[in-house]
Amino acid sequence: MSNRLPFTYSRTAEGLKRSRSSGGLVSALDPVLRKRGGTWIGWPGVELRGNERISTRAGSYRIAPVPLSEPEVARYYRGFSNRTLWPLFHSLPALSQFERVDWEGYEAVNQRFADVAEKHAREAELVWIHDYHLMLSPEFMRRANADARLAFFLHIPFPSYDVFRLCPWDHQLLRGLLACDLIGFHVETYARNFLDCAARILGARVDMESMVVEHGDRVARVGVFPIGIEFAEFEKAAMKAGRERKRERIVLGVDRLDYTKGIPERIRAFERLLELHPEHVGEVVFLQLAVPSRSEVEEYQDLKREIDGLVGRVNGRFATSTWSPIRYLVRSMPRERLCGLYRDAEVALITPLRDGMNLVAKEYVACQVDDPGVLILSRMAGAAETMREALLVNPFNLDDTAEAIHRGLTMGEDERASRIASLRRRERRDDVEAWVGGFLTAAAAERADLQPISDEEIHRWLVSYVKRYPLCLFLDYDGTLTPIAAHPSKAKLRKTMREALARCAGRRDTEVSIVSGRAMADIRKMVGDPDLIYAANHGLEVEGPSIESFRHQDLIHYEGRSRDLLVGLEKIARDGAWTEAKGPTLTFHVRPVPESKRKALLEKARVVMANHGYQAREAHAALEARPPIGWDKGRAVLHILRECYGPAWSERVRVIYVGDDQTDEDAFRFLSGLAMTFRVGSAETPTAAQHRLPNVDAVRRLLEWIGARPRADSELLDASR
Ligand code: ADQ
Repeated sequence: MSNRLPFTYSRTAEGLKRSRSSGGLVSALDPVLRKRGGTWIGWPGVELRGNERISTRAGSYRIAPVPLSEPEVARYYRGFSNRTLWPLFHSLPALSQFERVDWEGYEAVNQRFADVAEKHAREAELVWIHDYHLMLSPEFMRRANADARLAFFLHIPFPSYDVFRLCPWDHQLLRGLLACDLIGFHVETYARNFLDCAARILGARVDMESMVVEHGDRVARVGVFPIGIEFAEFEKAAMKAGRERKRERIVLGVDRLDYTKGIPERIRAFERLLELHPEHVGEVVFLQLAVPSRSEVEEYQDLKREIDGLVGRVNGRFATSTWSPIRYLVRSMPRERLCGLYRDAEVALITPLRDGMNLVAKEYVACQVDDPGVLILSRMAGAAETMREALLVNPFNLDDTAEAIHRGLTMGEDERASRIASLRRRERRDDVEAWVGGFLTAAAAERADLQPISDEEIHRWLVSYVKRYPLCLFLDYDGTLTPIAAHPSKAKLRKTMREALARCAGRRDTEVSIVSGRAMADIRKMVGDPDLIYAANHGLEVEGPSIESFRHQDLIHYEGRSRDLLVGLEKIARDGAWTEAKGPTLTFHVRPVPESKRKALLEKARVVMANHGYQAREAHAALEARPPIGWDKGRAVLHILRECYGPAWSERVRVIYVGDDQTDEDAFRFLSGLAMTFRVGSAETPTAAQHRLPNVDAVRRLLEWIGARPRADSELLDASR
C-alpha cells in the first residue's frame, strides 16, 4: 500500500492516459509483486468521473485503487503530506505548516486507505505500508483486525525528537506506526530517532539494543533496511548507452526539483569552485537535471524561480562566447540516456540538504562501467552512512564542497578506481532485491513477545523521581490491581498482589489510596485493608483512618434523581445489560450483550443519562453516569494530598498514580508535572500518562519495587507529618 499506484493516470483529450509512476518505490516493488502476486493499493492520481474505470490488474497482480476527490488531495497530499510532514521530516521545520484542516484530511484519507486494505487483507499474509503519506493507516487497520500482519517502511528520514515534537499531532503519528509488527527505516539514525520519540513522547517501553518498542499491550519491532537499486539493470543500461562524440568534462547533478536536494547551494558551490580554481573556467560544465515535482505547491514554485535566477547569474558572470558553466535541464530523462550521462560524468555532485537515502548516488556508482568517476555525496543523505568511499561533504559548507569538486576533477585514476570498486561491490550485493528480501524475511518473523518488566527498568523510571521522599500512591482497582472480570464481583485481588499492596501500605513512609468508580462499601470489601484511604464513586466520597471523611456537598441534590435514572436505565436494558447502582453514580454494564448490539444500546443509555441530567463517561464495556458537578478522580487526589500534607504537599511527598481507565485520564491530566503517572493496558487508547504498563503483572512488579525500596529520609518523613 502506497500513496501512488505503480502507474499514474492523467486525463487527456482521448480520455484517461496511463503512465508508469516514477521513483525508486515502484521499480523496487513492481518486480516483487509480479513474481509473487498480491495486491497494490494506492491512489490512481486522478479524480475519476462518472463511469470511468481503471484497470484492476497489472500483469500477475491486482490493483486496488483508492479514489480521492480534489479537496481530499489538497489536504491529504499537497497539504499534510507535502507541506507538513515532508519539510519537518527533512529537519526543515521553518517550512512546515501545521493546519488542522490538512491534518483532518490526512486522517480521513488514511482511514480510507485502511478500509480498502481491510477488504483485501483478510487473505493476505502481510500488508506492507509505504511512506509518510500513510502513517495513520496501520492503526485504523489494527482496530478492524487485531491479528493482521502489518509492516511499514519509511522512505524519508525520521527526524530527531527535538524536531519531531514540533508537530501538533506527534502522538497520533507515533501511535499510528506502532500498530505495526515491523517498522523499517533506511539507516540506524532514523530508527534510533523513532525509538527515542516513542519513549519520550508516548512513554513507550523501548529496548534500544534489540530495537523493540512496547506500547501498552502491543510490541513492534524496528529495523534498519537500507534500500538499494536494480544494480544489474543500471549497469547494463550504462554499457548499452550511446556515446557523445565530443567528450566534455562534466560535473553532474540529478534530482527531483525539491528544496531538500540543495540545488541552489550546489550552484553556489560550483560558482565558488570557479572563483577558487579558475583553471576550470572554460573546461568543466556543471550539468544539472531536475525533474519537475509537486509543482502545485508554492514552495516548489519559489524554488524553481530561485534556481532560474541563480543559473542566469552564474552563467552571466563566467560564460565565454563558446562556453557556459551551467547547463540546466528541467525534464525527466529516459533511463538509457540517463545511464549514459552517469557513465560519462567525471564527478557526480549529489548534495541534498537532507535525504532519506538517495538513489541517484547508487545509480551513478552502478553506471561506472568505464573510466571511473568520483562521487561527491552529502553527509546529510542516508546513503552517506554506508557509501563511505565517496567524498563526503556538508552541503551548507560551500568552500568545502568547492574543494571536493576540485579534488574530484584532479583525482588520479588509481584512487578513483579504488573508491568506485568498493562502492560498486556493496551496491551490487545490497541491491533492491536484497532489500525486499531482507524486509520480507524480517516481517515474517515471529511476533515479539511482551517482556516482563524488570526491576532495573522500574528503578530507572522511579529512582530519580522518588529519591528519598515519602510516597503517596494512588491506585485504581479494576484493570489495575485485578484483571477486568466478566462481572465486577468476580474481580478479586490475587494473593501476590494483596501481599505487594500490604508491603507498601505497611511502610511508615508510604500512603496508599485506592481510587475507584465502585461504591464505597464495595471497594472496601474487595480490597479488604482497613488501613488504606478509599476514594469511591470516582472520588465523590473519601474515607480512611488518616483523613476526615468527605462526601461532595452537591450530592444531596442527586439522591432522588439517581433512583429515577436507575428506573430509566432498567427500562432500556436488553440482552443481559444491567445497571449497577452505586449511590451517587451508576454504571450501565453491557459486557453480557453480544458485541454487535452493544454500540446501539450504549447510545440509548447515553441519551437516558443526559435526559436525567447526568454526565455519561465510557468505561470497559460499560457507561458510567456521574452527576455533572465538576468533580473527578483528579480533584479527589488533590483533595487527599492537601488534606494529608497541606497546601505545600509537593515539597513533602512524591506521588505516583496508576490507572487503566478513561476516568483515570482526569487524574493523569490533573497531575501532569506534579506526579509520575502510569496507564495500564491496551495501546489503542491515547493517554495523558507519562508511562504505560502492559498489564496487571507489571503493576505488581511496580508495587514490589516500591514496597522494597530504601527507607525515606527521616527528616523528609518528619516534615511530611
Ligand atoms: P526521492 O526523493 O525521489 O526518493 P531519490 O532516492 O534520489 O529521491 O530517487 C530519485 C529517482 O528519480 C532516481 O531513481 C532518479 O534516477 C530519478 N530521477 C531524478 N531526476 C531525474 C531526471 N531528471 N530524469 C530521470 N530520472 C530522474 C525518496 C526519498 C529518498 C529515497 C527514495 C527511495 O526522498 O531519500 O532514497 O525515496 O526510498
